[in-house]
Amino acid sequence: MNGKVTYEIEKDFKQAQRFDIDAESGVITTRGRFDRESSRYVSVTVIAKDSGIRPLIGICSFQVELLDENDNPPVFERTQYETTVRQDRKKGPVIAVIATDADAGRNAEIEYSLDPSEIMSQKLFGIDKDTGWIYLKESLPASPRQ
Ligand SMILES: [Ca+2]
Ligand SMILES: [Ca+2]
Repeated sequence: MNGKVTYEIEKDFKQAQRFDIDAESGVITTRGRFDRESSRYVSVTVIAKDSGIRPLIGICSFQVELLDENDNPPVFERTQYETTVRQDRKKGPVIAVIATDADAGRNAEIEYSLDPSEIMSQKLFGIDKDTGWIYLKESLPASPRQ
C-alpha cells in the first residue's frame, strides 16, 4: 500500500488558506476571490505523501499569475482643476488633466472626453482623448475697444 499518495497544501505559506486540495485526487481549488491589484502572483506549495510506515514526501511549488478583471475606474489626480485664460488668448493647449487606472492592459486604458451636456464649454474647448490636454478651439474674439 506504499503506493497510495495523499496530498496536502503546505500550511506555512501565507497564501495556503486561499486554496483547498483534494487529499486523494490532488485537485486544487480556490477559495474566495483574488485581487490582482493587491498581489499579481500567488504561490502554493503542495506536499505529496506516500503510505509507507515511514512516509516519504515529495514537494512541489507553483505560482499562479492572476489575470486582470476591470474592477477599477479611472481616478483623476485631482477632483478639481483650475486655470485662467487671458481674454486675448490664441487657440491651443490650456491645461492637462491626468487620470490613472489601477487595472492592467486594456482595462487601464483611458480615453478623455468633455461632458457633452456642458454646451458652452464644448463650444470653446476640446480635449485630446489620449493625453487629457484641454485646448482652446479658437482664439478668443478680441474684446471691443472702448
Ligand atoms: Ca483589476
Ligand atoms: Ca479599469
